[in-house]
Amino acid sequence: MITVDAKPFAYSFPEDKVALIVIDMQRDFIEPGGFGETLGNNVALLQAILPGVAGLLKVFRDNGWPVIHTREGHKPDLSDCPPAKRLRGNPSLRIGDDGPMGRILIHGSPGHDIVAECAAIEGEYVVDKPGKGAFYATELGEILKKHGITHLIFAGVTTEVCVQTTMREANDRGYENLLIEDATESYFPEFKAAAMEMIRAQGAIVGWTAPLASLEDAVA
Ligand code: C5J
Repeated sequence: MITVDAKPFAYSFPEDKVALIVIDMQRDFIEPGGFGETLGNNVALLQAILPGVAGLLKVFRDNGWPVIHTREGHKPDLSDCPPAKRLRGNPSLRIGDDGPMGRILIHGSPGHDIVAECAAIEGEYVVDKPGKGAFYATELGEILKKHGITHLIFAGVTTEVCVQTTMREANDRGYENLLIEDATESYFPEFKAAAMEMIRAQGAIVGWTAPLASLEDAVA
């Protein structure tokens, strides 16, 4: 077992049963002109975690541990996008509309791609998801079962939406979850702080959090 100095207490994982899940590090959330910005958010806030996510990917790649990237998005005909999702709010561009990085959150559009700094390499999984949680309507559960995974380490955006939703889905399925604090971000810093408190409250009711340095120290 590898033991990481984490909150609310130490997090231990067996190195043959751990996987990394990197949530939605897509141009549509992180670069100007995408879904995040059309909703009125300052996407520059999310760019601060690019070194953290890259460092976390390096830990997993150096150790040969499984890596799964997710992408939020929809089919070109929007048949997997509930009207409630497309019509919610008052964005300047809606899901499926043409933007500077192609159609917003649509499979195959440049904006749907993962940013270059975090792009998947050969042998890594990329799971496309229509919802906020990565288990809903995807093959994620089967991938984890195939690899005998029991412990999940999380990164990505945004902390309180797709990351927290996926951690809660994973928690209900019996996985032991660790969120890397400097490899996740929100458009709302106070929501990130609150989400991390919620995750580790009541004796890690959803999971643990730790900085990347603690994981790096533990595996060194
Ligand atoms: C959002 C996500 N925030 N990846 N998606 O709509 O968190």
